[in-house]
Amino acid sequence: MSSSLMRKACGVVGMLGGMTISSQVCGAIAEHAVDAGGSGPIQIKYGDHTINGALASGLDVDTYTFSAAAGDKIRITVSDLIPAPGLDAAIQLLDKNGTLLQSSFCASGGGLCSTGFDRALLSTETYTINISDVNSDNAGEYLLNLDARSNSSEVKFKTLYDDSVNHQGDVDFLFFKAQGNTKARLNLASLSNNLDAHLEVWDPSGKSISDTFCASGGGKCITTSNDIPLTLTGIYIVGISDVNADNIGGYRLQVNCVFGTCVVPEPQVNAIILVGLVFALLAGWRRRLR
Ligand SMILES: [Ca+2]
Ligand SMILES: [Ca+2]
Ligand SMILES: [Ca+2]
Repeated sequence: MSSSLMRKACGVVGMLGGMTISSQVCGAIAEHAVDAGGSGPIQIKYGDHTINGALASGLDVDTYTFSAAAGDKIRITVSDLIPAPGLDAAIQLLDKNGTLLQSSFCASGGGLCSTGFDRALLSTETYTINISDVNSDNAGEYLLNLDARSNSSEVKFKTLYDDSVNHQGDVDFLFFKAQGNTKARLNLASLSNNLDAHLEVWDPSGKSISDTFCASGGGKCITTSNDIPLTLTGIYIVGISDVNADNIGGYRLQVNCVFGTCVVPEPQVNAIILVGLVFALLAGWRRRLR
């Protein structure tokens, strides 16, 4: 069984003290729940997270596979769902030959813990993820999230963008287009209590250029990228998640241009095609009228 969530509502405009405030609830961030209750290996894809994921005993190992293309930049996160004693979750990433590419683990210490990592994949093939417990001595429920940095949902400059960290381990990858030799300041607010807003930015070459967060302390909090130089022209990816992947809730983002002209001019091609079509139609009508 699986359910899916695909949001495409876009462009909400409100009024505040006579001033028009535009807010985007926008985009095509795909988030799918995959039932991990069956026997493995379970096939997953980017944007998937598990439900009913659990190690039945400390001896258990759960196996997942996914297809990737060369150049994909993935993020794998595993979060404990049940504390005391809770899993000390361990992740392995294997390539098509079974070679271990990367691994990570966390120590629950009787509470909740989460672990994960980012990885740039070099070849187009099927990869394997194994989830187990450190020392094979704890059982418990977990949530696995797999995603890739993608430009699925655009954030415009000076426009509020609202969305949410929908489940533990969720990361929303958004993007904005910018011209080089400028500077931007991104501000991110948690709209729900407990969400420790985590804000990351990568430049068009894939290099991390900002990584900041705030600690909610049980309430709401705001983090800022401060003023970051945008040296390259192109697509900048923004990642939004929760610190420690243990809280969920709504967030609000605004991307501001604070130096230079950040906005990339829209290509004029569409306008030229449109003008051409209008002339062709007019010529057709004239011929018919004669
Ligand atoms: Ca353990
Ligand atoms: Ca989300
Ligand atoms: Ca948190």
